[in-house]
Amino acid sequence: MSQPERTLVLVKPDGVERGLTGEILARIERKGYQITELLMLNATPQMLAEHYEEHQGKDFFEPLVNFMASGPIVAAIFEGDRVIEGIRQLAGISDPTLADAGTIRGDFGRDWGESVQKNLIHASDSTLSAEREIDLWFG
Ligand code: 3AN
Repeated sequence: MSQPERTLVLVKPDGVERGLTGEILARIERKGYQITELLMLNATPQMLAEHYEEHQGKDFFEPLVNFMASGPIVAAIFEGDRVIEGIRQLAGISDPTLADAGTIRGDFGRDWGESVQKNLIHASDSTLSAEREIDLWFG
């Protein structure tokens, strides 16, 4: 039997500050995925630069790193069949104003007149990024 699929979820500083950590993790658990590791931490700009390496050089890179370093983050590893796609579906699209109602970003996120989208949750987008990101946050 192959290993269960795993993904990295981050409850971003806006989610933690607004008291939505439990709600966000609960939605993912109620879908049926399992938490296998969980921690709260303050990320360093260096970790964040690595985490968001594909965005280096973009307009929103610096605001994004500053936002992600602005308060504690809750990091979790979830596992289950097709968990990567499943949690991306629960999260909704990146733009929280336009994310569908019923998704985490659609139900709890909006624009706040800032250059960075504060959209509550990060979830890995492929098996390759999941393994890279799990290594970075839990390695
Ligand atoms: P997702 O988390 O939906 O996969 P990515 O990886 O494209 O989104 O972007 C990472 C993060 O960067 C987003 N969650 C959001 O906080 C921020 N971001 C992405 N695109 C923009 C943008 N055009 N303007 C401002 N912030 C952005």
